[in-house]
Amino acid sequence: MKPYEPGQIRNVALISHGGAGKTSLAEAMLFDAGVTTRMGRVEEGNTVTDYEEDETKRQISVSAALAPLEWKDHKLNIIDTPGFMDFQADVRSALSVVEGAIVLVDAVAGVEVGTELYWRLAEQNNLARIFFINKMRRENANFEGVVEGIRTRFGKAAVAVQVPVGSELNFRGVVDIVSDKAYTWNEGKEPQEGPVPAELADTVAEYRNTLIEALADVDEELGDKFLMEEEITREDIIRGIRKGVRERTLFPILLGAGADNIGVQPLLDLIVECVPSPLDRGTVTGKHPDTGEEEKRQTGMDAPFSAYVFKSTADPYVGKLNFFRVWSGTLRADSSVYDATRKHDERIGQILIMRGKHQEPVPQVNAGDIAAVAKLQHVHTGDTLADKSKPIVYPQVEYPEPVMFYAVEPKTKGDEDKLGAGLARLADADPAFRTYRDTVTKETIIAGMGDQHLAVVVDRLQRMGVAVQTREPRVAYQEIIKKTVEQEYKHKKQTGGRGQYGHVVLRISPAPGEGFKFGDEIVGGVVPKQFIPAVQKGVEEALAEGVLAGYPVTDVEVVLTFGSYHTVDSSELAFKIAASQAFKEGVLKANPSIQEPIYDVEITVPEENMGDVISDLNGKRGRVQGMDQIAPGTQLIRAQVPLGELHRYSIDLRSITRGRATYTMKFSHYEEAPANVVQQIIEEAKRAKEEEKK
Ligand SMILES: Nc1nc2c(ncn2[C@@H]2O[C@H](COP(=O)(O)OP(=O)(O)O)[C@@H](O)[C@H]2O)c(=O)[nH]1
Ligand SMILES: [Mg+2]
Repeated sequence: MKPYEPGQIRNVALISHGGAGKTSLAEAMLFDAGVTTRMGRVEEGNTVTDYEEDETKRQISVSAALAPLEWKDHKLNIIDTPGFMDFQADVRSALSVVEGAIVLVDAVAGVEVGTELYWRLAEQNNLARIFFINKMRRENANFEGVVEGIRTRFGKAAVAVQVPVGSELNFRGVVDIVSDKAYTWNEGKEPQEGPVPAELADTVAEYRNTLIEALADVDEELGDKFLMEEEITREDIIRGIRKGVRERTLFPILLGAGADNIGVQPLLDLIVECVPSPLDRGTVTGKHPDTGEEEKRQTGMDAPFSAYVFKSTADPYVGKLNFFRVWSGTLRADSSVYDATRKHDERIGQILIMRGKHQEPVPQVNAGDIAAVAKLQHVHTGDTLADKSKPIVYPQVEYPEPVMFYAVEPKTKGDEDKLGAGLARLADADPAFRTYRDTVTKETIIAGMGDQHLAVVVDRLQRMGVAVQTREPRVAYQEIIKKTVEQEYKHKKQTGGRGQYGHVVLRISPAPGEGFKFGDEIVGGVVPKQFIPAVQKGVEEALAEGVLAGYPVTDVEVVLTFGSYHTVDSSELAFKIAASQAFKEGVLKANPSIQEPIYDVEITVPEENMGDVISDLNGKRGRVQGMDQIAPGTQLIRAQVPLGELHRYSIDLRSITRGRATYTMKFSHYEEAPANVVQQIIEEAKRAKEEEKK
């Protein structure tokens, strides 16, 4: 493919709820543009953009994939994104590097939660948006109803510019309201142009009025004409649509059937005509990496080079690839760039135009375009690459916090290092995936956006040669006390030679929110100064080990108030043991309990599922704190829920709402667990300890 200049490029992401047909539509677009000679099918695992093993096996998109094509002297960088919420990080990345989004809506299912989520993200990114009602050639496809649904949810600026020819299994084309012509697909991929079928004349007239009404708000001149009831020409309408899409005051609704390749060319035409080019952005804003001051770049080719790395892959066969969007200037193969985020130079070898997994080396990539480079060791997703003499750093895409956690260990003993290396590589490539060692529970944790996300992680590890076992992670409970006690302990041993002698009295009291505090009130050197650190050490060790159930004791103050020593037999070790024992015995008398982590959970849910979601939360000891309507028919529930109850929440919520809800969770605070739960935790700990002994 020849290099394109920014004015000739259109970058658009396909977004929708999972299963609305994005991958199939991308397939049709590539076919119509002559890139491929036959259309692949998701079911057959032979599509261009679902090429990863994780995708062909599951028959869903897991990662964003590029499908560049040439259409009427323009280069269209189509990005196929995953619809399932578990993989939304890649959607967020994709939306940060495009000017427009095609919002697919299933002609049978209508607007779904995913439609709303990704619409909001596209809106936050200020993108031009075009609706495409897909799967029109299906039983129960309901154009009118879906248009209604779209306009109710997203406002009157969403307006149809086509109406269907034929319905359900007889669906065969579209009437273009603007040109007043029908396009039908019969033999071959090219549509046949013809007059509007007589029986559709009224429908077309009606939708045309609605379109003009919407345009009256977009364009003042057109609005005036509308009011004065002057004739509105085809040119007026075309100009109005173009202006409205660019200014995000109009969201045209198109329709078709991607998998049947009906209605795809008009969509490509509209993308070229209406979606802003990279040049139309004018400038992009970042910061100087050293001074932190605001920096702007013109989005043309004359400006210094700058690019944002929005995605990286860690394919075991291909190696590492960094995908980037050029914001300004140009980049040539075999040159060097500056990673302005991490402040080091990088050598660029080949520049690759990616289409699915297919790589095409190109000599140069220009402002506005999207490409990839291989084998950059120290470049990561979110970095800005720039001209070293004119460095700039762009703001990083924000990703949601993980909502699902597993503890992992290798199935084969001795694979721990391999596991560590594999996890690090995956975390590097996937911004929504986190992994860490929990210092309290001593487990390796993998965290992600849901069970499907983590299942993909486990599969990828397996392909890297590390089979792992996952289980529910232990919750990091904390032990606390609720009253003050004074506890004495004398450690005394006389076995032949030199003995051991340490004697302490500790005052142990609750100290909410203080973590751990230690002090001494020793007068007259009854415990000599040099042994006091050993006393503190003894307490700290006992505290970390826990007393009730093996969880660290926290929010406690310990003061050494009294004690005694022996000139020969006292030692640091003896005082440490005495302190540790005194602490353990003291805690047991100090009304001990256990506190659990409480999380703030926010759930976006269709109104009709609210009752079920709330009663499920109650069953999980959750406290609902409020509800807000955030869109017609959609509520946001805010609740506080103990972490111990949230392990399977992504699975439970999916089954309660049939996948129509999303949620986020964030640590809030620790809180004492109810007595029955404390009892359970203690018994659980006992059982685990006995298991260990066996
Ligand atoms: N009838 C019909 N089925 C479609 C159409 N587009 C996609 N599908 C099917 O819907 C399912 C999901 O399609 P896919 O392209 O993977 O959707 P995505 O999740 O949005 O990428 C697959 O089984 C497709 O074969 C269409 O236009 N008509
Ligand atoms: Mg897909």
